[in-house]
Amino acid sequence: MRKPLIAANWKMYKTPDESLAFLREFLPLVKDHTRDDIAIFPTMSSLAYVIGACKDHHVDVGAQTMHWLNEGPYTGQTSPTMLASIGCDHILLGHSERRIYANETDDMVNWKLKAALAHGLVPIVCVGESLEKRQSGLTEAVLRWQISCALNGIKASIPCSITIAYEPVWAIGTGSSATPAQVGEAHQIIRREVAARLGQECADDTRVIYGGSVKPDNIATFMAEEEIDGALVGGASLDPHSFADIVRYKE
Ligand code: G2H
Repeated sequence: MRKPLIAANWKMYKTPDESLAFLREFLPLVKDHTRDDIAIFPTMSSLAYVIGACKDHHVDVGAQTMHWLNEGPYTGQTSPTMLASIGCDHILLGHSERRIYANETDDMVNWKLKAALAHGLVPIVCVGESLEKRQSGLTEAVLRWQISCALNGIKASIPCSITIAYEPVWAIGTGSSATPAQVGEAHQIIRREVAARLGQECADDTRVIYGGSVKPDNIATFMAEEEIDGALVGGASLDPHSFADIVRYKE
């Protein structure tokens, strides 16, 4: 049985003060909510503050990116060891905004995934096709390629700590989400590819979540799909009440 994960990706929003102000409102709203896992991915400058504020609450905290090496002359980078040392427990990998604006390649996602697992960070690997690829009928090929590259050389383990986030590029921050049926179909493709790489038992244990214009008024329709194990929320996670409404969509 896969426990759903509802995660907030704050991208390049919120100073430390703004992050803490969010948490002062948000944490009381979800204090009794244990049905789903909750995680927040703040900016690097807010990370240690958010980890401190969430310490005694059932809210996990992750970074939006990292390097794959432990240390070295790489200006501007943060290593997995450094993240783990401040109590960071999750890591977002391969978000399309990193692939597009920071030239993150499939190989880099694979190296980072191996580093995350080696350092006990829970990875969320983002995959998803562009509008052009979808319109060319290449959605399945793109998803299978991205998953197979990310999992190259990874050994299966149970429980499987890897979460995959399906984020079709055309639905990110556009306000127009994919339909639950489109997402369900993509998640089946992803799970089949995970099974081909890591075996069926590991695939059945792998959470596949959806990201792309998730909001309080559409979360329930996504979560009604058997194949959807949670959501990665961008814009609608920036307001504490909006994100709490998404977390508590069933109440
Ligand atoms: C997709 C998502 C969060 P948004 O990037 O990762 O953002 O909900 O704003 O589309």
